[in-house]
Amino acid sequence: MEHLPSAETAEAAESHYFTQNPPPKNLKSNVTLAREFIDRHAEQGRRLVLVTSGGTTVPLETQTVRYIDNFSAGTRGATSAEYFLQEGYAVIFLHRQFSLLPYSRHYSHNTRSFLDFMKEENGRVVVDEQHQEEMLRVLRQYSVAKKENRLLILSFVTITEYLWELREVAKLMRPLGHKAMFYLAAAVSDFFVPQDRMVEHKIQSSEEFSQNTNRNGKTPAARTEGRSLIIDLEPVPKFLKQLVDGWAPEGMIVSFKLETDPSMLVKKAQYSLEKYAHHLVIGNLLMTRKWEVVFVSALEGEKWIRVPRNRRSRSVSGVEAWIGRAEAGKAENTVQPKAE
Ligand code: PAZ
Repeated sequence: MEHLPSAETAEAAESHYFTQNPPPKNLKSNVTLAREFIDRHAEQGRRLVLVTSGGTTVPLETQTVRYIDNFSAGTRGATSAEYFLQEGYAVIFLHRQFSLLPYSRHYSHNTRSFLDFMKEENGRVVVDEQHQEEMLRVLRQYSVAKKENRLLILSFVTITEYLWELREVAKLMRPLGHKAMFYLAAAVSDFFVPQDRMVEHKIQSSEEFSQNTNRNGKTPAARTEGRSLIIDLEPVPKFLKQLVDGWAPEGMIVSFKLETDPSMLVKKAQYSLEKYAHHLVIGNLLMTRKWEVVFVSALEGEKWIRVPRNRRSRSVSGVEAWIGRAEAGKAENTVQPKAE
């Protein structure tokens, strides 16, 4: 693995990363949208949260056919965004393209089609009886958020797009101080292929057709050797450090930690909290993430929140309760999660 000489400090790593990996084409227009949104809600004194959601990809080729993905349907982020909107926040929802969205998530990516919620009545399409109540509730919430212009939806696909957007939006949110919150539920790649080590074209399955150097004359990070596919990734700089120390030092920062080994979860969450010194790490295990999470914070140590398994809840109300206590500077012993 190629080590970056200038990556000894977080700033150097940041500058190296953003110099070597160019911004997405729509960054400028997204920044304009985000600036207008932030300014408008700041003027109204509203609290603002950036919710990140879904998994980032790592492209292996410039003209991307193959990529490495990170697990996340976007359920946590989309559901949490709804609860933040319900609590009066303005929400910037930075999500993986085509992952779940607030409100529409109730009717998309389902085993059932959204058409299964409909019926024909006198030549018109209407929602069938059994879904009326639920859909009306969702529609009302959606309409309020839309009318008050409190939801801005931005998207990413790759790790580089995600990091550029996160950095630019975070810097715009910086003047909001403690009224800005970062709720980082996206599953973010730890390793990637830098732009200058990427091949232009689709990786060939046989070495005979394989490109041994890319247009910079470098050995591609992903290539075929004999009958094997070799993928030699480099570490993504730890941007949480930059967010906490540089981009938004006064913001409330909540990060997530996903693990599969139960014995690692709390340790890793504590490690992350100590390393980055932000406000809260919410740990979850792949198999149980829908009904239990652990909050790890300097304020309260380790606290589990559980909901019954048959209630599909990913409520943010536990976070709301926690933030309430953090702001009041007092610790209680229980958190009552609100089921979805
Ligand atoms: O999007 P989803 O509901 O399927 O999954 C949510 C999650 C597990 C990706 C999220 O809760 C999380 O832990 N995000 C951080 C992942 C990480 O450790 O990088």
